[in-house]
Amino acid sequence: MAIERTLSIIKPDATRRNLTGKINAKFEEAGLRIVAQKRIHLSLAQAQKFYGVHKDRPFFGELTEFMASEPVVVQVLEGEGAIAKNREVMGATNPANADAGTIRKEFALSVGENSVHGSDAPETAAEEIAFFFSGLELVG
Ligand code: YYY
Ligand code: MG
Repeated sequence: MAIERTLSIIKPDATRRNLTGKINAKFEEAGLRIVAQKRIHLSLAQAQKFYGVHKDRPFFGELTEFMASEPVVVQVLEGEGAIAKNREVMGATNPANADAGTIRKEFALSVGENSVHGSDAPETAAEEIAFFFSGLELVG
């Protein structure tokens, strides 16, 4: 399996509860390296652009308002099969369905306030990394 990079976001419910370090420890324990990271406060327009793929879904308004409500930590994770590995470490979208030991099982509050975002495929990972980071900010 190749070395990949994936885009991760620590969402407002987690930054608000001071969980950035605990979540980063989960990534590092799984062998994912944090090769770029910054704390930002998304505007509503930026959140709507980022989650554009979901614009026709009933939860779009709630999701984008939540993502713009408080700061987030955006980061690039690198490692063997990083895209799928990060999805494993995150756990299922709905924390009620997430496996024990996953970030969402341990920390998520609800399906909406589920603590982390992770890219789902190589194409979306490349697009999402480029949405937040310039090449100069990516330090292997
Ligand atoms: O990739 P992932 O975050 O696991 O789920 P998506 O299906 O891409 O949905 C993105 C985001 O939308 C999810 O993390 C929470 C929110 N959401 C929701 O509030 N209610 C749903 N029924 C489905 C998704
Ligand atoms: Mg998704």
